[in-house]
Amino acid sequence: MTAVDDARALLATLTDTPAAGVWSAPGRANLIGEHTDYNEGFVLPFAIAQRTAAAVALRDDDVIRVRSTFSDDAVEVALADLDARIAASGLDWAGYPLGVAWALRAAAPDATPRGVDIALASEVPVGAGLSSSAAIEGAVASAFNDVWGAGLDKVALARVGRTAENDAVGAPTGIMDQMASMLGEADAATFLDCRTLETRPVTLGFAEAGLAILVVDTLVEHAHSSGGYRERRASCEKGAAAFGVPALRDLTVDDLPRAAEILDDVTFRRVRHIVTENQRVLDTVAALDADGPRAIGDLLTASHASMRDDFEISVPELDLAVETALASGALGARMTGGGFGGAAIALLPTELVPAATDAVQAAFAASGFRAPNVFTVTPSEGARRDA
Ligand code: GAF
Repeated sequence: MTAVDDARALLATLTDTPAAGVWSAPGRANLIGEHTDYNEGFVLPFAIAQRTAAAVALRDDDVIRVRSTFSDDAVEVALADLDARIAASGLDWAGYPLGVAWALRAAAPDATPRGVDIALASEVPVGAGLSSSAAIEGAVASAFNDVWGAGLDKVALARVGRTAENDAVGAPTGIMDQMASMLGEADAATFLDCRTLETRPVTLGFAEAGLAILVVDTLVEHAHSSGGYRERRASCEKGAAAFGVPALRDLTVDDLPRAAEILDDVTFRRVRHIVTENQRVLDTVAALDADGPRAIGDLLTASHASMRDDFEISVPELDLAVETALASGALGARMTGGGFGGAAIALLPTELVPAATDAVQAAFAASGFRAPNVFTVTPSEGARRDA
């Protein structure tokens, strides 16, 4: 059963009305470019094959009712009460779909909001740093866009998803995940300039080169609405303010000696991560274009070292996953996503996947860590209507 089948089956338990349609959107893995999005810099994520699906049936009243395979109860809100319910917060998982409805209504004044039943099912592991939240947002935004006749394009729908995440759920994230989930293409990463929102698909060619991306989901939970993520963002804003620039995107590696003079040590290291990471994204795109995926391993590993030592968002489980993958023959490896838990990715020859998987499991067991989920991911298509 796919997420689309599961969403349809769940909808049938909610209502006898046939589905008006089913929409889905994928999770993502970020190949490189971490915490650069809210600094208006560069990122290079790709959509994965695991998707979240939203099956939708029209109602005769103005109620939005959402139900998901990852919760026991349906949540209902009348359109007339939507603003107040979002402002009151506390909607838990339902904050994502209802936040999208709320944000889309504001972004598309010509749309015709109406009541719907929505059933959500997801194949994207929650809390793994693979953006299960952007997958929900992308599926639901695509559904409302069609059902309400909003006529927004994919970039506008990504913005709607981010607004839901920032202002309804309360997580101060950038726009990388929503853009990756909306715009992904098979066998390509989305090179995104987070200042202009210009994108270009960059061919990855992993399969052709005999390579695979292995994900190690450490099962260490992270939440971007709390603590560390917010603090890192504040440090970046402090660094940009010290230079009198709108965002760290406006600094290059040539500015780092001056940064070392004017910033305190912690802020300097946060800034150094962002500035060097932006450069690594540009270098990765150039390497992929010129020489293919075998040329990017060292950049991935350098990105991890920068996150571990300068940005300080790794955890021992992620470091162990990276070290073990490298020792098992990976060309490069790094944590992916916001950090403080979640997943690491490793780029390695496909024939080494079984041995690397065993080595990671053995290393986690030897360190007394919880057994991770280890699996491969495939660069895949973004949000779409399935039925
Ligand atoms: C999370 C956020 F949602 C993204 O916007 C991005 O900042 C990422 O962490 C770090 O690169 O996934």
